Amino acid sequence: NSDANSSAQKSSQARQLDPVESAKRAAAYAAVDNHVKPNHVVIGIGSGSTVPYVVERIAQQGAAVNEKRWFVPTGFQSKELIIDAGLRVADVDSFPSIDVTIDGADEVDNALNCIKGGGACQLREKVLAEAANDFIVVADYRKNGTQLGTKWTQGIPIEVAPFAFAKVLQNLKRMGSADAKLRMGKAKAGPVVTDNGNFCIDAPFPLSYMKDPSELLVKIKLLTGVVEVGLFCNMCKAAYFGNQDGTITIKT
Ligand code: ABF
Repeated sequence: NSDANSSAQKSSQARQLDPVESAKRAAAYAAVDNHVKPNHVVIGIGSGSTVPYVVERIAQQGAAVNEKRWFVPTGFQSKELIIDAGLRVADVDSFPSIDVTIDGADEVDNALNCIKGGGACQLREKVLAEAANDFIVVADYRKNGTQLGTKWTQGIPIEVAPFAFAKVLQNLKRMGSADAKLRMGKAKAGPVVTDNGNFCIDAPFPLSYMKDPSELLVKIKLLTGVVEVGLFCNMCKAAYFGNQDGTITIKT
């Protein structure tokens, strides 16, 4: 575990970070310093490109505290991160209560509602956010919004059962998301398949629909075939944003 420690320190210091990466790292480090306490035993680790800095900072807390902990990932990527840092992986079956979960977001509004699921992990991310005493978001300045849908314009990520995707798409269009689309893989050879074997739809709604994200969340969630919606409402305790000038903005 001292190996994990020193490799985390090396990876943080050896690389020249561009301003966006520095912002991500600053947010992640501050969130860990403020919310991952020595007595925390079960920690949820989210997905995306900011979370590696979360794991890096936790590894820097040292082997003495980390060898008593369990780390629950939101998907394949975060599981690999945990393993690579020499930390112990667990799952939410064993730990349905988590001390703190730290995760990224695609956009956060002033009421701490979030759009998540740009990486198609929103189902597991929401389970881990809900299981946590404290759900903390870390991001760079580009994700810090006032109203959802202004910065993240690709639409609300919606995980759907593959069998039902065409019907859900039709219903989303009827609800007002004219450009709702099935998310395709990079090579466009087929749809993105989530860690749960489902598909993902991206549904952009007019801004007027996004004014009350909780109401929209309920409407989408009620469509038959929808597994989970990438709107996280009334879940987040604090959001940390790294800024371009090296400062951090904390919303609570
Ligand atoms: C996950 O990773 C997702 O919910 C969100 O789509 C994304 C944020 O990634 P990044 O940290 O790369 O901005 O948290």
